[in-house]
Amino acid sequence: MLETIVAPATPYGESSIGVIRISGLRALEIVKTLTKAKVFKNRYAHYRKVYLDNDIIDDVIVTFYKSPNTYTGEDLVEISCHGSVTIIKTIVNELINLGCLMAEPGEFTKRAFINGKLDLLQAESITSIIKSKSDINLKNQQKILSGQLSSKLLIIKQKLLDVLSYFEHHLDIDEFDGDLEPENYLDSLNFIQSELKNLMDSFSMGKLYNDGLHVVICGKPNVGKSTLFNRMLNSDIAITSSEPGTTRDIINAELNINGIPIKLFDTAGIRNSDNIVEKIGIDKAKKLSKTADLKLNIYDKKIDKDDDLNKNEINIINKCDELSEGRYKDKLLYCSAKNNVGIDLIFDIIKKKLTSSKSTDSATFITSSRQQLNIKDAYHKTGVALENIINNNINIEILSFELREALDSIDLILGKTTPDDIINNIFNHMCVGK
Ligand SMILES: Nc1nc2c(ncn2[C@@H]2O[C@H](COP(=O)(O)OP(=O)(O)OP(=O)(O)O)[C@@H](O)[C@H]2O)c(=O)[nH]1
Ligand SMILES: [Mg+2]
Repeated sequence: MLETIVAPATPYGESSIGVIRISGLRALEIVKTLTKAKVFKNRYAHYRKVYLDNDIIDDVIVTFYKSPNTYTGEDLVEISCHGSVTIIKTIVNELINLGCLMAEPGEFTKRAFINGKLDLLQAESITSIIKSKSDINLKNQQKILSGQLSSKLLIIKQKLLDVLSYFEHHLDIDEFDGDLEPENYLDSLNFIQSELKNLMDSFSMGKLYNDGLHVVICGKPNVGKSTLFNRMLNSDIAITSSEPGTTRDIINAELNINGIPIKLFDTAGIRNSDNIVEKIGIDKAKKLSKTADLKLNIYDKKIDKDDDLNKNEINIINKCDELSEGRYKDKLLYCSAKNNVGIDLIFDIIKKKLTSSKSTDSATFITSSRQQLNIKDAYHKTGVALENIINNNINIEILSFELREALDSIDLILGKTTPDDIINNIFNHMCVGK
């Protein structure tokens, strides 16, 4: 039997209300002792007092949720107390004295998973919802939580099972007992492949909306990087000056472009320098620009380097206010960070780079590498089976083996056969009280 657990569900800090959660078989009995009250109706809010020895600690609202229709699937109690760190700590300590165990991070959701309230995909979406930095990601994760992605995978799984059971049946029977007609299953396998491919392709967008993008501003000293950084953020976070070598440390701030969370970085101007501190800054800038999702190369009035651009780079010519008309060249991107000219264009180009050709309307995205890895695996295994059938290279044992492995990968995504360490890792990344 699992212990009864307790944890604050709201962060420690001053707030009007703090919520403490208790889950497990003894939850109600322990809360009755804590409040010296006998009656708690299922799903009713009760005004009660919390006692430590015989002293009143706080006036609280207690809501009791009777198993099994609760978040965890167990008896669950939520105590809303005043949002003081001392009150929350005192109540939690007293609940521990009365027999509760302090919950591990994500343990409430883990119990929901164990009790079949959620599959692993849905549990993962809860973490993403809490951490969500964009509306689009929030909507996507809500779709996953409501089971849309799980249903898609269950349909794929059912088709796979149909195909697999056909071949496994033939493995069991005498080979003269019936004709093997694998081509009857081509449609199913094609369907499975195309659904898995769609999901695989959705990963880059899903990751974009879930994790956000790192956009790094780089270039030589004094070209106006920090001025542009401030302008894009509508702030004065970074120091700017006419002295080259002003920025040393990497500075970052978050913004949101078309629902995509962006972390924007300002860096030290790249040049040969003998100054130790500046050199460290330049090294950091070079390192960061290598891992950036998007690099904005800033130039002062003209491009002095005509290298081919990588897909994740944009050249921007700043200080266009100091250029005469005749010196503008087609196809180059001009701006004046100081005078707020051309900044919208920069945002437009970033948007295009980020969302090129991918639809974002109705699809459900997969967002974790774990999901992507297993879907890739299932896609690969069903692909081998399909190819073998098309090439008339029929070995029932091999076909069954590939399909069974594909099935295992789908089960891993949903958490049916996922090893404990992976499951624990997922829940450990949640907050305490979730
Ligand atoms: N005329 C003009 N001056 C600008 C523009 N943008 C920035 N500046 C000026 O250029 C100088 C350098 O600006 P910064 O933003 O500090 O340049 P930086 O690239 O961050 O420089 P480092 O941090 O030293 O690498 C400052 O005097 C800015 O006011 C612009 O669009 N037009
Ligand atoms: Mg700077």
